[in-house]
Amino acid sequence: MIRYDSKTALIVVDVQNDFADTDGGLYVPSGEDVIPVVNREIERARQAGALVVYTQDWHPERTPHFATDGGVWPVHCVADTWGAGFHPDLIVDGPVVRKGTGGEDGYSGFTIRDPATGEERATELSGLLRQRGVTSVVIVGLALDYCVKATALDAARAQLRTSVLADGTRAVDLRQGDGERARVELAAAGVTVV
Ligand code: VGL
Ligand code: ZN
Repeated sequence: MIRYDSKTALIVVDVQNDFADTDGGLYVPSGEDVIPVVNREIERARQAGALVVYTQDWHPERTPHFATDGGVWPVHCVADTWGAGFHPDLIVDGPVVRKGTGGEDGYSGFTIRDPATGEERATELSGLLRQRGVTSVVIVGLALDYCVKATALDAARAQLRTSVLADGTRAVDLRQGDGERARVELAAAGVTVV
């Protein structure tokens, strides 16, 4: 069981309708199953005085992130739509970082990347963590092989002690085995997959 304290933050990645509802635009198989696990972690973290921070994938209607504009993904998490909203069963109690708002690929909660130029920019997430003196992060949410993986790799690169709670994530598995490969990649980068 993961322990929380005031120097640990729980990062809840993209538990949004489009990923976690069977009617969502980019439904992650069994995505809804993470919600009770994630809620339990949120409650444990809050009890320990740990920061809980949420990310939201938040795209404009047209972006090269979407297949309709040359990307790979079906339309999902368009700003201010039902699909972009948090799943109604998720406990939301902490700051929210939105990524992709300017049409960028926003896989990591820490950085966004211009799909045309490849240029990367930081979101406000690392500042939020630094302000609180956070040295360890626990990451849960959707999807393991994209946003959770990218967020965890960036956290480890930023010298944070980084854990991913596997039971609190699910993979898109665009190609079979992506979730499993993500776990291997995370472990190789020094991330503890619990
Ligand atoms: C995600 C694909 C496209 C994710 C976001 O949240 O993992 N995956 N956009
Ligand atoms: Zn997206």
